[in-house]
Amino acid sequence: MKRILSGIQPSGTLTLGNYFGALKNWVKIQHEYECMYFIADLHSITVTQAPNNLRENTKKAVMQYIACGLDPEINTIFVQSHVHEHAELAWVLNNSAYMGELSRMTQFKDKSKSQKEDAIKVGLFDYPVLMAADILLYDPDLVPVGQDQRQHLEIARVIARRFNNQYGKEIFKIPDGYIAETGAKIMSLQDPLKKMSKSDANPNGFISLLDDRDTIIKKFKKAVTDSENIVRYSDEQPGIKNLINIYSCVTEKTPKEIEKEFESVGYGNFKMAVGEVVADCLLKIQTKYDELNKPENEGMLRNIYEKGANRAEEIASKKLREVYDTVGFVVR
Ligand code: ATP
Ligand code: LTN
Repeated sequence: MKRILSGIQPSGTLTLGNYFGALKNWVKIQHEYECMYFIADLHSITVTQAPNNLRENTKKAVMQYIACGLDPEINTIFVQSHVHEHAELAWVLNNSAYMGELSRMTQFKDKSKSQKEDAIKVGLFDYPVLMAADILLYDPDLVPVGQDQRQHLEIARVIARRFNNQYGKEIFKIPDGYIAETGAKIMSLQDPLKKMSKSDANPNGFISLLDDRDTIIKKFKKAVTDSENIVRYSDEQPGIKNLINIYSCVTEKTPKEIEKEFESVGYGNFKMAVGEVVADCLLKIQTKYDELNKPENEGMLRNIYEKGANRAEEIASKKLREVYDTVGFVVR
């Protein structure tokens, strides 16, 4: 069976962007592949996290994965820091990555641009190497992610090829990305030129999977649009284009059909309609989440990520051993 691997950072509550860009697709393909889905807590500390929030967000992410439809019986769900091989392989791969290529990563440039050189963390700079380690440990066939991760996937492929060439052995499989057509890039509701992000300082920019109906509708009402007042799908109207994309992700209607449906309706009514369908869609997830989030389920959830870590470790430890042997470490 072909293998899939992907992860999401517990840097907040998951958003509509995480759902349409990643989770919804993970759920779709879970029966066709052996799937490994993890919570990328090691990555999340590249931006400062309050320890208690991080702990809570990690456990909440496990519940959100399941509430979105991932079946823990057939998927390996685990926490990245539980499998120490991720950090260890990243160290080795640091020696197959170059400063220049890491400096050119757009996520690094975006996240560091407001900081002084002295305050930029090495972890933030090294983020793509850890991501390459996450992937290469498991020889996945496909890595399903949103559009924003395309560059990180590419560098993982470059690092894998470079390592294989240096040691003259096919240690790592070169992974392919899997970026769905719709939902691959949901934009911020407050700045439609920026991607929707769970760590946005302005909560009106994102819809969290756990926002209640009123909050969702309020956020859509406040969404930034131009003043044309015609529901038209075009690059000149990025705010409305984003709302049409979101409506399309939920209803599976095409932008053309949506333009027709809202032909003679102003932005106000269209925003309400988007809010309503999103709230209905998230209600199903929230009902499942509330069921899972009961004290009596704590043990069951712990079992899920412990079983996940054991399965992940089985694969990861073999690969790391092979890598250590290849680079010339004395293997115990
Ligand atoms: P952060 O705000 O902490 O940087 P994030 O919300 O951008 O986090 P990640 O954890 O970095 O989310 O991403 C997890 C997955 O969700 C990745 O596959 C990523 O491509 C996808 N994703 C994140 N944001 C969006 C978005 N706005 N639209 C589509 N996909 C997204
Ligand atoms: N960087 C990713 C999260 C992530 C990931 C991975 C995704 C960390 N390691 C390995 C796929 C495969 C992000 O979405 N920001």
